Amino acid sequence: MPAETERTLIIVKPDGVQRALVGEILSRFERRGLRLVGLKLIHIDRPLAEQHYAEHQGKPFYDGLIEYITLSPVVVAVLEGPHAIQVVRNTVGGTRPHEAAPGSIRGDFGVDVGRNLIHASDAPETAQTEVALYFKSNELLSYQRDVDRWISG
Ligand code: IDP
Ligand code: MG
Repeated sequence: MPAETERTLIIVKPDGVQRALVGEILSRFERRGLRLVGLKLIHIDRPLAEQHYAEHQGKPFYDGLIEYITLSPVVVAVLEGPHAIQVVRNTVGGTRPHEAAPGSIRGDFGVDVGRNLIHASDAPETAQTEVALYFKSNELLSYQRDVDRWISG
């Protein structure tokens, strides 16, 4: 029986867009087997940044984090597939790029936690909240691809 399908949110952060890594990053998730169900380019404003990173308020890096995520446009996407939340977190790699595994996005393209290229939801509850923060339900498309039966069985 196919594994349970999940949806999760990713954000290609301002450094990912500025360094022209959007295609490379999205491509890694496509090649992994995940399906894009939502995608857009936006500029995150301060209120949205504060909502997104509410759990980090009061931490020493908070002000810098809010500045970073609002510096320039980002690409937000919702990815769907079996175990999507964990699959995406593993593909993204550890928070600190200098410690992230080679082969992961952060481990291949980053060196500094202050510019770690990408956000990904970390659990089912946060995935649900974060998807709803960036996408209206009619912006998320449900569909099947012919290849899906070769990705999950
Ligand atoms: P995650 O993005 O891997 O889930 P979190 O611990 O949730 O990592 O932190 C959220 C974001 O805050 C990180 O992706 C990174 O951009 C930033 N951040 C976390 N720790 C530090 C730090 O020590 N210095 C600067 N920025 C940090
Ligand atoms: Mg996090």
